[in-house]
Order: sequence, then C-alpha cells, then structure tokens
Amino acid sequence: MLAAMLQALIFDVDGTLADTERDGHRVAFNAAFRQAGLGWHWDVAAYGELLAVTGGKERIMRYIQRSQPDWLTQPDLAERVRTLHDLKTAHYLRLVASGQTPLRPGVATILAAARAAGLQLAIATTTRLENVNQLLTATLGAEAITWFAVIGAGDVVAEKKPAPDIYYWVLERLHRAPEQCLALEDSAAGLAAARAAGVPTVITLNEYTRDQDFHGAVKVLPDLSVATLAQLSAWQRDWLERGRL
Ligand code: XBP
Ligand code: MG
Repeated sequence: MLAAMLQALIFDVDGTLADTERDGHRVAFNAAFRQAGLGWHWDVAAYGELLAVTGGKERIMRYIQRSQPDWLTQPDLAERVRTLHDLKTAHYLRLVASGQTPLRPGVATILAAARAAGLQLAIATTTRLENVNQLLTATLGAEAITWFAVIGAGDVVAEKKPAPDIYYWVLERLHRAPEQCLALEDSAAGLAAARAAGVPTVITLNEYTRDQDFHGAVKVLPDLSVATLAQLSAWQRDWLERGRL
C-alpha cells in the first residue's frame, strides 16, 4: 500500500521544541517549594529520575509518595498539590518570558518550511496550555500560536503520555489519519504515546533522554538542525512503505 503523503507535523514541547526541563520546569518546581516554605529541592539528577512521570502534578505526587510519605495522610492532598503546581506554573511562565528557554536548533527552520509547504502544525504535550503559549510567544512571537491548527496540552485528556490519549485528541481535531502525520518527540514516553496512536515518530535526543530506548522510531537525531523537511517527509514515507507501523 502506498503511504499517504505527509500532511501534518505534531510537536511535543518539553525537550523537543526547547530544553525546558533542567533550567525551566525544574527551577520553577524548586522556586514553588521554597515559596511554600517546604524544604524540598530537586537537583538535576533527582529531576531526571522524576521525569519518568509525565505531568507536573503527577510528578509532585510521585515525589510525595517516595520521599514525603507524611503528606499522604492529609485529607486535602490533591488540593495542596494543585496549589503547589499553580505556584510552579507562575514561576515557569516568568522564566520562559525572560528568554531562558530558546528553541532547540533547527526547530524554527522546520516550522517555517512546514508552513511554506502548507503542512498543518499541531502540538501534543503533557504540559499546561499557558506554558505552551508562553514558550511560543517568547521564542517566535505571539502570532506563532496561530500557526498551530491544534494544541493538545495538559489535562484535556485523562491519561498523560506514555498513554496515546493526547495523540488521539490531536488527530481527531486535525481530521487526519495517523499515517498522514509525523510526531516529533524527545523521550521514550513521548515515543510510546505517538506509536500507540499509530503516528510515525522522529526523536531528537536531549541530555535527559539520550540513553532511553527509542526502538520503533523512524529516526533518532541529535536535533532538528541535521534534517530538512524533505528528509523528514521521505523518512516518514519510507518507514510507512516498509510497513513499520
Ligand atoms: C513533559 C512533562 C511536563 C513538564 C511539566 O513531558 O512531563 O509535565 O515536565 O509541565 P512531554 P507541567 O515532553 O512528554 O510532554 O508542570 O505543566 O505539567
Ligand atoms: Mg518531551
């Protein structure tokens, strides 16, 4: 069967559009913990382990289960986690607005090429929508938000990556079949989510994810500066024609 032509690029955000984790989200979590008067601190290595849990609220909860079990008996635990996460988001938005999280190499070029070629752009991420909008605004200007036909973010789905829910949510709103799309991801959780939804996936590695297992990816690249849109499209097509889904 001849593979459908590539019609849409679906971008992950954290670790893919920008290296937001170590110097963005992590720093914001720690600032929120300080502001809340907690003695909690996530260093670079500890945060790397916590990244196995996607989603900020879920990550805080995992940390509490592992390292702050006293908190588990609080009747308003979920509410306290939500409040902490709101504090974290406020810090994160300020960090991103200050320009500390530039786009990764090649991202702006691929976005421009995709727009010029008339491809649809979309986002599938576990982070909150306001974080996505802030990142796009800080790096490309507020108008860039409108470049994306669909932005799937945060709690719009019940199950975060590695569950495929956010990809299903985005595909439905793009009115596209998965094989008409290419996902750009940086992590094994992101790859699992896209693959489970049937979307061919190119990985760009980062510091936190470079040792993960990317079996089942169309390609694994150091970053997007080493690829053109034509190459991404050709790799996606070749992968489909070899029946890899
Ligand atoms: C990224 C995440 C996000 C951020 C935090 O995963 O797990 O949760 O670390 O964002 P992916 P929030 O790149 O696979 O989408 O605190 O807004 O949840
Ligand atoms: Mg990611």
